[in-house]
Amino acid sequence: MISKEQIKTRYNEVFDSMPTHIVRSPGRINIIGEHTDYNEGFVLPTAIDKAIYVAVGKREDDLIRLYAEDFKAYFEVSIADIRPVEEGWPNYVLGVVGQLRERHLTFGGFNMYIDGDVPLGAGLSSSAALECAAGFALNVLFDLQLQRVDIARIGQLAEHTYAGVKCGIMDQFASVMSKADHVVKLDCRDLSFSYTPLELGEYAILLLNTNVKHSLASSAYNDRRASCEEGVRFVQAKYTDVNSLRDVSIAMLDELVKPVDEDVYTKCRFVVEENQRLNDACAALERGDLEELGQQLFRAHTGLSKAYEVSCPELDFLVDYVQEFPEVLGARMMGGGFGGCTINLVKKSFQDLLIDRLTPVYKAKFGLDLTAIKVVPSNGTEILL
Ligand code: GAF
Repeated sequence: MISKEQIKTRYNEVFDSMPTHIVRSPGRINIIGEHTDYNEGFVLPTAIDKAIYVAVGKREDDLIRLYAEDFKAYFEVSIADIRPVEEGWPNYVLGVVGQLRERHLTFGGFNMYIDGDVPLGAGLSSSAALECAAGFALNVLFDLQLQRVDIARIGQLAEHTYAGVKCGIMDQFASVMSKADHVVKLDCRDLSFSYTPLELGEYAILLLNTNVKHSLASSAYNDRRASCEEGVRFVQAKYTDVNSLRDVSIAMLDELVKPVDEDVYTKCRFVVEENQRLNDACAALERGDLEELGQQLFRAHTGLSKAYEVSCPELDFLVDYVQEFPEVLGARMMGGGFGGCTINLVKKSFQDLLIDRLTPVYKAKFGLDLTAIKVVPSNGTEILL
């Protein structure tokens, strides 16, 4: 947790004035349902107790002045000149500003101070958290009358247009809509959702961060999305009322995609199966069958690694390693893939022992530090000031 006072003090040091609003928007985990969101399927995320904080204040001119504490870096541009930039991090704010302009909303220059404790590049959606924090802060600063879901959409489109990743809505939705101690089952087709208590008894969610982010992540993500869309087009040739993989069965894929493109078939089949796994996992969670929930996580990892091919040696190693322990009910890679964290369902009393055993083994194999992150399902975006 970063305190409001600390943020006010730093804002004052950086901009020589006081902020009028401070917003906290969290990172997320996802229990199961990966690469389903952009296929109009289901996801099961929740926010975590680690967040991005932004503090804002109006300016008299039309400048956007940003300061990122993590990089100790300033960025400045006039609103009329915004475009995607090389620096990377400003894009998540500029993309949001671009979306506000697209919607013909009225706003002026502002200062924005950015800090946070979401580990960067760990697949915990620090970028979505920043987009949502920025969206919320500008909403209150300029009284834009946007709803939570509008802000999530704006964040998603900011990612498409300024970061070049054609992501789904899961990360932004989880950041703004989550509820403490619950997971959100979100239908990404119509954004209807329900909360389910995350009651894990003597088990806990433990994240293991590979501390790698392989560089092909964004382009491979967009490639996977393109494969899914191609599969849908093959199916639509016969089944014209199909809109997305959500409407597609394995039998349709067998009939219309397998004979044409084996790779597209494998990718599409994974998505159809992952939606089914999510429904089975939800049912298991609702009846308190944690062993079955854990098994679904292991199956999801096999699909993500072997069929969808979005894992990497570090993630595969971590999942293989924990599989040997009866105290670990399930594990899988989480998020877009090619690095980041695994999510593990582990007996609370075994967590520290597991971390102690695994850390040196991981270091010896990959020369990398393993970071364990214990997370608590938390509320979505909050306005702190
Ligand atoms: C990334 C994306 F941003 C999400 O929209 C989602 O597709 C996820 O990868 C995979 O499930 O986090």
